[in-house]
Amino acid sequence: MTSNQLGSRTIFIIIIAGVALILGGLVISQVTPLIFPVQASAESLQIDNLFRIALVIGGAIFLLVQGLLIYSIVRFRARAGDTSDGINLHGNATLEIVWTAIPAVIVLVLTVLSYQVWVSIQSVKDDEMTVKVTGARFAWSFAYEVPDPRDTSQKLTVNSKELHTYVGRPMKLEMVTQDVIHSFWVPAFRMKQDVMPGRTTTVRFTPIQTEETYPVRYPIKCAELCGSGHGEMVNWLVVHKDEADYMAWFNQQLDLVLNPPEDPVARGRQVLASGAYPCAGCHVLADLGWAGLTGPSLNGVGDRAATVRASATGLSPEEYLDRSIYYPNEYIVPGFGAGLMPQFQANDPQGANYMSLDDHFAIVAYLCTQTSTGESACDLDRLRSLVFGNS
Ligand code: HEC
Ligand SMILES: [Cu+2]
Repeated sequence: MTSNQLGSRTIFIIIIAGVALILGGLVISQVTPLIFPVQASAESLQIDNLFRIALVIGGAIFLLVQGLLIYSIVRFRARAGDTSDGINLHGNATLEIVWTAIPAVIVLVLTVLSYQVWVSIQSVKDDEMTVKVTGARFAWSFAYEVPDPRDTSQKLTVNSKELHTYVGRPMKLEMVTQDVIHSFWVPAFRMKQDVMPGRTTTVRFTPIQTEETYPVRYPIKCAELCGSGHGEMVNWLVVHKDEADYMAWFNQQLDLVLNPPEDPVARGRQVLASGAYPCAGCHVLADLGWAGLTGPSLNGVGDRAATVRASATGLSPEEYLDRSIYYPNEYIVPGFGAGLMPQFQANDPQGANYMSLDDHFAIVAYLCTQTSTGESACDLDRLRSLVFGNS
């Protein structure tokens, strides 16, 4: 066999191996996405396509490396009785240039493709709906700011613990955190964005149709370990089929804000149910379907405020519940960690953990009614003067 014949045979093998690697990469890129969740946003199509390209390349490299490894193990294994050293190999400049240049080109191509997808996703869309997202240990909350129908020069905020939108509506989320870093992750939308203290981050998406029947609910998770209740930090993204269906939901929420119940207890229940505050992520409360485990259960908290807490602190039940929200570290419920319950404050509307006096009064009034009989454990007039002062 002349060296010329060997050369063409080697080239033939390299071509066959190259084709096999590319085919293998293509198979991997087609099979892996079968285990993904549905593609529920326009962006998920772009991101999955990009991911497929990375999978073809990564799959081919995986097969190349593993293939060479297995080939070498078999071909160059030590035969029985062979105790000699391996041959002494020195650097090979051609090889080093090739295996540096090829990855460099691959990385460059992926950079350009990713950048195009990123720019396209983050570009401003016509008719965007903006929703403010707040991450707090351990719940997400959403705020829709709309002109106040009673005075359109004023803004009005509708809070929700679910993010509602509809098929085809471009969305922009402006996201902040009350405490630590969280990561807003909606797998079906291929959307993952961190929220960071002191910064506002944005993401954009447009829901597309995936199902026959609407509304459809997709889970929103936190993808950044943020403390003991991290696993409970799950909310829902609800996609309505069209604008009319979405507006029906929205107008219901708006009506609750425009016409709050007179009764403070009912109002407190409504404020808590709206998800304006992250209490659900840390507390159990059967009446509102809360399942958080970081803090003590609030079932029967009115009874406890009037009995064990009153004797432990010397406070009246209304005083105790009032202070557990403003000064949670003054008295720590036995068995629970200090410094976890956020210290809500009514001084700075822009500051973290702001809770207006009205909300505070209503929430405490509601907590007072968490008793075995349903009767309030508190003196509401005393509570009113505690919260609003004696004037
Ligand atoms: C990050 C978790 C977390 C969040 C969010 C949170 N709490 Fe708490 N809460 C705790 C922990 C932990 C305790 C127990 C430690 C202590 O007493 O400060 C507690 C204690 C309490 C208590 C005293 C309970 C008792 O049995 O005496 C009340 C009342 C309460 N929280 C209400 C609320 C309300 C209302 C909200 C929302 C406005 C809220 N918490 C949000 C973690 C949380
Ligand atoms: Cu989190």
